[in-house]
Order: sequence, then structure tokens, then C-alpha cells
Amino acid sequence: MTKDTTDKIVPDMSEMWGETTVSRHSGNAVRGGWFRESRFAMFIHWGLYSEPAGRWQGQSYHGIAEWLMLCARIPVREYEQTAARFNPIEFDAGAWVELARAAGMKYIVITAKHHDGFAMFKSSASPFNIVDATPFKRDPLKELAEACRKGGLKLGFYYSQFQDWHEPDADGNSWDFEPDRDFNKYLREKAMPQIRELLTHYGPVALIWFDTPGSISPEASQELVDTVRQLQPDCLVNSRIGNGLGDYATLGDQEIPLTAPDCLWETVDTHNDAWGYSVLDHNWKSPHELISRLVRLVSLGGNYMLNVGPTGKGAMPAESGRILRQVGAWVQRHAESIYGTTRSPLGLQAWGCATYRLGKLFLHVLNWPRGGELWLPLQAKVESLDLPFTHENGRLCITIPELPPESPVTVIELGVSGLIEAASFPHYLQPGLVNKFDAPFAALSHCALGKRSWMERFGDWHHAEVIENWSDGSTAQWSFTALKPGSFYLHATYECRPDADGSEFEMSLGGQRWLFPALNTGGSAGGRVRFRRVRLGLVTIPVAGEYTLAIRGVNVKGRNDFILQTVELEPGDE
Ligand code: JFZ
Repeated sequence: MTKDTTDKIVPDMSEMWGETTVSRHSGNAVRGGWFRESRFAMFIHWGLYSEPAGRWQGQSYHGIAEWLMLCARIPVREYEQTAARFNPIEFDAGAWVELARAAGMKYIVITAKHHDGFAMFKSSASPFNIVDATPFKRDPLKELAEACRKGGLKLGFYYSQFQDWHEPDADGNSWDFEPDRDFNKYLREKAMPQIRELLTHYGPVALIWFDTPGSISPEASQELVDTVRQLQPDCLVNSRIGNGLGDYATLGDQEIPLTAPDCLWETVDTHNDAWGYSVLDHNWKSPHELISRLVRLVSLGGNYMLNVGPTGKGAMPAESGRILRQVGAWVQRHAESIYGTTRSPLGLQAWGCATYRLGKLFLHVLNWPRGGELWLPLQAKVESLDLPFTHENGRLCITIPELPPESPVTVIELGVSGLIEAASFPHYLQPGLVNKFDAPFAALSHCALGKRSWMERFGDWHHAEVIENWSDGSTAQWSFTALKPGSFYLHATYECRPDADGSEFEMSLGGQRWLFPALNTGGSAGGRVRFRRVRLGLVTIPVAGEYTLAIRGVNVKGRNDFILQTVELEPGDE
């Protein structure tokens, strides 16, 4: 049996979950040095919920498994009994650290206490902890801290400061407890003492990863930050502490943005769809996909923290090990292109992206072009490159083999001197590839850039940057340089809810222009955005040169029922 828990239980999740603003005090840059260098980290969601792993009393709870207690509305007294059968005898801190190292990860952040309120460490502030409440009796965070120290990795702790479903005075549990609460009582009696324990008993703590600040008060956030500062001045705090008090920004879960914030930041991601271990989740991402996500973030100056969910027995799922080792083998080979690199002056290209360190660009070819040529706009002087190339008028054309020489992702190293011109967009129409024109890079008039976030399964977030607020006369346009003539299929990816069905738009490119209708892509069930990629027609680029691709609203129906995510030009005549 399946229960759809997506819209019924927590209608206003996004309010609970958002918070990406950070404090700008000058200490961040210095204390965050190691963070910027590291680039790649392991996130571990492990707790009582790992034991039931998405199933409760014969029912399935698809989605993020660490929310089981809420999704199944399990009474505290019943949930507590899970502790009696939580005995993770296969837990081996050394093996986890070895895996993180093999994956090329530089630090680990583990759930010390998630929303269910169960402490994965010995705590005098609450007996609801792994040492006092389970047959296991060991403190895994102690063992992990020791293994990290030996293995040369930094360690940070996830701590749910606002939600604690075990406590009547914290936020989150509406099925056991009354709405009137004394949050300060919980803060003083559990959260603060436990954070103090974490910062005094486990050696140097690299960061505390707070989460779901919800409506936590500025005073409470500040008190938490002050406590961290007082006990471990070098310990970083992420933006989900709330109220803009973090040292660095945590973007939306699993968010691979097209543009980057101007501060220290990270994205946390899953290698399947859940954080905590779920027997229902087999949707593993491929090493190619994970490497693509890593290098796209690194090219924008961000960190990538990739999650694994060990089982209730304390074992890493076999798939996690296999996938992480494959990613790691690649990362180790290309270490120079990842660690310590800074935001790339070259923006996202049709073929992939670049990472950057002084004097070097690393071209990560995520989509291998057919036809033997890879183009990029580059004003700097090319000092070294192992492949044949031509470089004229700021246009670099590299001759590449028919097939990618390396798997999962080929990297081309480019030695450069002089200032590299920031050439993020307009970009080149790369021959032999699908060329994407994304929302944030469009010049807009009478429409606006917006963002949509929604859950597919429960808690499994997706994000899209879109062009919204269309009306008659609204225009989105992208300028680009075509290097060769050719024919291309034009595609648009949009959501068109029923009220906007049949809205008319005009596309124009070069001398060609025609009208097309937007076609109903369906309602938005459970707040989900349902995009469709539609082929609009065949267009011709008659000669090499500068072009503008424009989409204009002609007869737009509905009130913001049409949103456009991307248009694409796909080679049509090969
Ligand atoms: C939170 C937790 O609720 C979840 O269990 C997990 O620990 C995850 C890493 O963090 O979930 C979030 C938080 C923020 C967003 C989405 C899910 N967000 O802003 O998109």
C-alpha cells in the first residue's frame, strides 16, 4: 500500500525550508578558507529512521525516509520503541572514512540529531540517544571523530535546532503535542546543552549544519551562533541557522543553479532520491551525472556535499560504495581541476563548463560534440593545450576526437595567460550539440525571471529557473554567435496550465518568424511543476554571424499559467 503524503501533512514546507542569506562579516573569508579549498564532501543521514527505512506497519512512505515519523504520524512513545531494535553492529567508522577518502571527499557532515529528536551520540541532556536507549550502547560520533582525525578529514555535525518531534516545546510534532509551546525551554534544556556537548566532546568541529529554521527568532539563532563561537571560534555555521546569521549559504536541496551567489556557498545533494536510507529508493544517479553536478557547482565557486544513507545495521548500501568509488577514481585523476579552484571566468557552455585556477582553465566536456570541433570564447593567450587548435578574434576552436577519450567525463587542460574575459553569455552556437538557452541568460521585457521549487516524492525537491509573468508583447531574447550555417530544430520547455492552453507566441530568429500555440501540459498536482519539451519547428542559420532568438507573447491567456524554462537549438541536418 502506498500513501501520498506530499500535500496533506506539511502544506507550507517551502517556508520551513528556505534560508540562503548569510552574514557578511569579514571573518568568513578567513575561517572559510579550508571550506573553499575542499569543494567536495560527504553528507551522512543516519539515525533511528534508518532502521524502518521507509516502511511502517506494512505501509510504504516514498520520499525522504528521515521524515518517516512525521509522514506516518508515529506517536513518540511508539517511535521510541524503535530504539530497542536499533543495533547497528555493522557500523565501522574507519570504513566510512576510507570510502569518503576514496571518493575524493575532504570533510564529512553527519546527522547528530535530526528532526526526530534522536541523538546519535551520548547526551546527558536527553536519554533519547544511541548510547542510553539502544542495545548498541556505543557512541558512533566518537568513533567517527577518531577515524576522521586519523584519516585527515574534517568533521561537522548536522543538528536540527528548530524541529524536534520528540519534544513538546520544540517545533514540528502536531500529532502528539498541543500548539502552545515554550520554545526557550526546549532551547535551554535540550538544543543548547546538546550543541555544547557536540562542541566539547569530539575534538575540533569543522562546521555545524543547522536545518529548517522555520520561524525561529533572531535571538534564538544568535544565541546558537554565540555558543558555537564561544566554544569553537573556527567552527562554521551554515545559512539554515536562520535569520541571515550563517557563515556560508546552503542552497536548496539538490539545487544545481545556473548562476552563483556572491559568497561562500554549497549545494547538498543525494545520489538517489532520499537522504536517510530507504528500501524503496533505487533511483541511483550515474557517476557521469554526479561528476557533472560536482563540476558545474565548482565552476560557479560552490561546494558539493553528496549524501549517503547507511542502513539500520550501520552498513553503507553496496550501490553507494560502488558509485562513490567510481566518482572518486575520476576526481583523484583530476584533483588539480577541483580542489582549490575558484569561480571560472568562462560561463556554462553547450559542451559543459570550466573550472579555473590561476593560469589554467579545465574544460569539463559533459556533452561531447559530434563533428570534431569544440568552440569557446577566449580573449586570453593560449600557452598550452595538448590538442590541435586555432585561435582567432577571441575564438578558440579545439580539434577533438570523434569519441570522448575518457569516461565518465573528459577534461581538457588549457594553459592561459593574461586576463580571461568573462564570457558567460552570449555564447557560441556549438556545432554538433543541443544548444540550450536558459531563463537566467535571457534579456527580458515585460516578463520576469522567477523560480519554482517543488517536491516530486515527499521531500524530494526540484528547482527550476523560469521566465514568468507573460502578457501580450512580453519578450525574452538570447543573442549568440553562429560559427557555421546549418538547420536546427527549435524546442521549448515550458509549463502551460489549462487556463493558458492555446496562448499564442511568436518566435523569431534571423529573418524567420512564426506563431506557435502553447499546449496544455496539465494542472499542477500537489504543487508539482510539469514541464514539457515541445518541438516547435525547423529554423535555418544561413551564414555564420550574430543572431538573436526571441520569443514574444502575442495572445497570452491565463494569469501566469505559462512559464518558460529553456529554448534549445538542436542540429537538424547531419
Ligand atoms: C532538510 C531536511 O528536512 C531533510 O530531512 C534533509 O535533512 C535535508 C538535507 O534538509 O530538507 C530540506 C531543506 C531545504 C530545502 C529542501 C529540503 N530547500 O530549501 O529546498
